[in-house]
Amino acid sequence: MVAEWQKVSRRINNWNRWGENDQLGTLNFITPEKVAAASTLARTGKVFSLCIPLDGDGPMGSNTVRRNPVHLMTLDGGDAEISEILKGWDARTALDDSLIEMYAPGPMRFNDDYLFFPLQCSTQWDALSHVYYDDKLYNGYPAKSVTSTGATRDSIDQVAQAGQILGRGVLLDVARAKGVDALAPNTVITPQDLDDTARAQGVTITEGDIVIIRTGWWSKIGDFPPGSDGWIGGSPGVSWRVAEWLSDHNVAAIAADNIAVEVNPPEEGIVLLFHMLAIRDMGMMLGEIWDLEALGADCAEDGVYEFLLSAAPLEVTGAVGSPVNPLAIK
Ligand code: UVW
Repeated sequence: MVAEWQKVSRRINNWNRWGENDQLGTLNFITPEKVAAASTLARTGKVFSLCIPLDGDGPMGSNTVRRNPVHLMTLDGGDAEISEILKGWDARTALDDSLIEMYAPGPMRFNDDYLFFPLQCSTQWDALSHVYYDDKLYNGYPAKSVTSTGATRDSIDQVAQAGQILGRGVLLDVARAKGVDALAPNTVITPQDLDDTARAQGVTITEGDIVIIRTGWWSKIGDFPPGSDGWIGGSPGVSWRVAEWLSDHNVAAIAADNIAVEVNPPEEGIVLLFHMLAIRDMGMMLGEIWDLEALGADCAEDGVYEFLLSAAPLEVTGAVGSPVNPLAIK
């Protein structure tokens, strides 16, 4: 199997396809013409937000590297009240004075907050610097170009600066096509499954599309206690063979409603086989932990599985991923 995987990795490799300095990979398939054409898919004005809530009840389990977000208030109504009281005090600190200044003069009051979270813990894009092997990132950049100050190549800010990701989104609702609410735990999605789903839905995948795969697995999150590993461990997802399918269709990016787009546990016992092919060899970004429930229901109702997808990452300098609130507009 490893020999076969290596053969595929060479066949679908896109290094230098868009020049030796390229850092966008398959997003190059989304040309201005593709964006203009995709904008005509917004026909009814129905908008679907595809992100999950960014809060402490997220899907992260016992993994100590990735925690669920921590949200903290830094200013609230209590601070406005206390600033009034502090005005009457003689022995004030610099902090007291700055609080008084913030709330005066005039009736204006305000609240502020912070959010602390791993960029990979919620609805997100994997940048092209996220996964690598044999000491090379996408387009042959050395793995060492990701430094302790951030990624100097293939970082997410490259994508944000280029105005990506906006284009034709196509939902492939594999779960519905198979007649189930959600695929069974650990189900492997094959290229044949994707072809069968597209045929059943009457939709064609074209160059530059952002393919979004619904396994139904997000709808199962409530079945697992918060902080447990069941949702992540049971994730249905694509086989590494799907990388070839994406390459054959000149797809721009792929996203799914599971933890890693690809199936868990790893096929053949080798971790993230699909990630290595897609991100490092093809230069394809992966969208993970997307909520496709409302969109899937609507597509099933009106039979329209294509839409304008707006899913720009944040311009986080040197980051290897980014949170995103993808919007599907029909
Ligand atoms: C890894 O777990 C390495 O990647 P991802 O966040 O893409 O699943």
